[in-house]
Amino acid sequence: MRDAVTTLIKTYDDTGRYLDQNALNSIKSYFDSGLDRVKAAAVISANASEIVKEAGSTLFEQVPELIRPGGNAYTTRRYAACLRDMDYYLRYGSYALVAGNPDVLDERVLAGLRETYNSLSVPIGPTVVGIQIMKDIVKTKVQESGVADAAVVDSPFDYMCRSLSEVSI
Ligand SMILES: CCC1=C(C)/C(=C/C2=NC(=C\c3[nH]c(/C=C4\NC(=O)[C@H](C)[C@H]4CC)c(C)c3CCC(=O)O)/C(CCC(=O)O)=C2C)NC1=O
Repeated sequence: MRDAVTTLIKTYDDTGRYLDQNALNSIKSYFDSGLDRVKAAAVISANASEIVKEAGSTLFEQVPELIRPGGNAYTTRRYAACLRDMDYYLRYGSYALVAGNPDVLDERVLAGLRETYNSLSVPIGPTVVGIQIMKDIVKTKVQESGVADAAVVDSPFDYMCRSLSEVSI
């Protein structure tokens, strides 16, 4: 599991190079955005269950088939599994936000996930919609908390959406 700095250092060490201007710029932007990312993670921690609940309700309003007979989130067990998955995306998203790097998502969340979902017929499109809804809720709350640039929140959620959406070959 790596963060922005260890990832960068590894890249330069692999080729025995000193950090150049590009590296220093990227480290600087990591530190410059640090306080906002930490504040955003604190907002997520303090509101996690509310965020998941709200995102779930919005998703099921937008895609009501999911919770009707025959839908993948139909039955209490599967409804709960769906919200639990949303909670995973939120929690790991907050880790990646603090790390400034998606490595933790690759390692702990996304590895093998599409295969698992496909084997259980969990629909990926609505899952991506759910992650996007969650991102928007988080951004609103982060903005309300006084963080100037709530866009710092985007990248972990966008990363999960992109990775889940990729067509497997
Ligand atoms: C921390 C990393 C991690 C992730 C990401 C994870 C996901 C994950 N979600 C699962 C199931 C599931 N996931 C969903 C999710 C949904 N169904 C829908 O219709 C919605 C679109 C969506 C919610 C947004 C459902 C309903 C199941 C249960 C499927 C079944 O058992 O039939 C399963 C199968 C095993 C189980 O039920 O626990 C895994 C492994 N597990 C992990 O350890």
